[in-house]
Amino acid sequence: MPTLNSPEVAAISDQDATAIQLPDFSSAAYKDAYSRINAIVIEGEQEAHDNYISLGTLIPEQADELKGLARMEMKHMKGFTACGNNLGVAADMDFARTFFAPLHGNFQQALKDGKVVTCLLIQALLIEAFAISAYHIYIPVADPFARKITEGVVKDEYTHLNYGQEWLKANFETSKDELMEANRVNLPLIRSMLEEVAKDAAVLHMEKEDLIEDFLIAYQEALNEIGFTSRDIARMAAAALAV
Ligand code: PL3
Ligand code: FE2
Ligand code: FE2
Repeated sequence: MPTLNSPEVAAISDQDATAIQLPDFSSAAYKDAYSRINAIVIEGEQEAHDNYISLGTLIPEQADELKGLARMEMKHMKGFTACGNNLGVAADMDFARTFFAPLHGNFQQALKDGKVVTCLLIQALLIEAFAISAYHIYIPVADPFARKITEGVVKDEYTHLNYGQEWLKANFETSKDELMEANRVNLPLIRSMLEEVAKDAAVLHMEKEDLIEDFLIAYQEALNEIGFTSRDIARMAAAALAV
């Protein structure tokens, strides 16, 4: 058993100390990583705006509510643009568009096919849970300007996740199979996006394991609320791991 003076205990507290240490926001390494992360977030917010407007064409009776969600995404995009400007970083938008391309393509195809369930799973569940986890993990290690903005944003993202959750819950029986299939196809994409962003996120003192954990909590809770059993959810996770 480790005692207070044993090396195991020392190692654990050293690790905790580094985890909460703030990065050097003015270093070249930080700015380089931020140019991609900031672009991903700006592009993600822009695409989220467009996706909610598109969803309004599939759910015309809720187009006004969806327009309201889209307006929030526009505000988020402007907020994160200001965060990059504040640090003197130019966002690498080409990188970000490539980063989102596979998920973007799947949303556009589903939209063309009128598959509202798939569109909701991609935008309101997967992307919002991804954003919630990223913003949660970012807040404690952000510069003071970005922290304030991100704290305001993360509350809205729960509203967005909740919108998708409630619609899917109300239509659970007719949506179940399409949700399973959309999860099987798109959850692996989120997983590769997390892998792809991990190195840059680490420079911002955000750990991949924390991002994954927070994402899974938000996503599983949503699936549970919608009506999936624990066994369904385990199957859905396994389907993504098998790819
Ligand atoms: C929907 O409202 C927004 C979609 C944005 C997706 C964000 C994904 C972010 C992944 C990288 C983590 C960095 C967080 C830092 C914030 C400046
Ligand atoms: Fe947003
Ligand atoms: Fe959102």
